[in-house]
Amino acid sequence: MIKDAVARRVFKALDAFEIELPSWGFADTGTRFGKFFQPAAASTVEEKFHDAGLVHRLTGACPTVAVHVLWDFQPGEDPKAVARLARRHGVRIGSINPNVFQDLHYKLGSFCSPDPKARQAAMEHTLDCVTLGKATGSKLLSMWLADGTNYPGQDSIYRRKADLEKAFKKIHAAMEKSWPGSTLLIEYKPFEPGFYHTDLADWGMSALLCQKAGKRAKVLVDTGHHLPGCNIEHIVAFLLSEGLLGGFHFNDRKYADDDLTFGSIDPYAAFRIFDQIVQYAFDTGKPPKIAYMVDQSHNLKPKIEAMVQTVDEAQKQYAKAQLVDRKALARAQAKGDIVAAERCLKEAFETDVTPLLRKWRRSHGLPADPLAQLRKDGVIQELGKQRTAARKARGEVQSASYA
Ligand code: PSV
Ligand code: MN
Repeated sequence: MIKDAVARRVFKALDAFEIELPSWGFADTGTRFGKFFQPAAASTVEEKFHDAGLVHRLTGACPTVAVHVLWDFQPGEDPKAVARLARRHGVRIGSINPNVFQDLHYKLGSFCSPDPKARQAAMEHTLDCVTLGKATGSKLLSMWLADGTNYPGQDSIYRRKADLEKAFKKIHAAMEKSWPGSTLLIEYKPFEPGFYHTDLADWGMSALLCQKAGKRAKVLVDTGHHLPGCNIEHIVAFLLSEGLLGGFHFNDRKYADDDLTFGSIDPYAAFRIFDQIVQYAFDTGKPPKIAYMVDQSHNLKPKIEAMVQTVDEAQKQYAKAQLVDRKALARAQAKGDIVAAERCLKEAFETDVTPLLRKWRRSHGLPADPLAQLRKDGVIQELGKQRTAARKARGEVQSASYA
């Protein structure tokens, strides 16, 4: 039985728990081995905003959409018009993701490339993104670099690091000057596309570069970007205690960056991450400012369903983390009672919070089970028909895929 006071705490936490959706998570994607197209996948930025708006209407938790600049903005387009389009679908523009990896001149890297022209192109694009971020009303610039090398000896790690430091300092200075209240998020990833070394391979490298760049730079933890067995909640606790945790990209993986729906493989790991965040707020009396974002683009589950599943799972694990009896935990820890301490976590994790979540949703006029509602409404089938017709009208061929 969950006590009333605890339920109120969970409700308050859920009220404040906002999860940003990635525009790219609604579009057709694939692996390097192939793409499996979905009739209902979004192919225009308007369709992506529509789908994000739908997930927000169903869950009440996703008011913003992360945009990937080259994928979502046309050259010369008025960013304010894109922001208006998002608002028409009930969402706002969230983090701005510069793309310094797909153009051919980034073959050897962006800010770390040995080619000064590539470094300059990356800087120009990122500074344009700073202007765009301000114009759209966003407060986040989220940087992920594909920089790395594939073979020992391919390039100087020292030179690459020095160029990277310079670049982040410059970006930070531009944000400081022209984009009040903005945060620079720096993401890391242990490998891929670099298979020998990645210039920002782990949280420590990101944290160090954040510290060198300036106060508004923070680390972004993508839950899929760790080597197997890595203790992510430990990283989270370290970053929080140093004031360096900026945000998350939620997804799950069994081996490496598989972009699976959050908590699909290891929900207890998701719970333990939230547990550290709630513990930090309990210890300090200050709920940390964290940008929670989804970054998943696996291509077999229907996109909108996968997104609702991830949001539901995040809310579930976040709610469970609020249930931990922090005083009992502190007592057990002080006594060295390992079994009792672990039980505090396990009891919370094993509590069924579904009835509480349903109640919270009903109290906000939301469907008690957003995924069931989505399926009942038959939206995905309808979108599939509409979008197939729209593609045909535009003369686009999606694929000879299933219908
Ligand atoms: C890279 O794997 C990543 O996690 C970065 O966040 C990118 O912005 C995103 O995926 C989409 O490629
Ligand atoms: Mn990511």
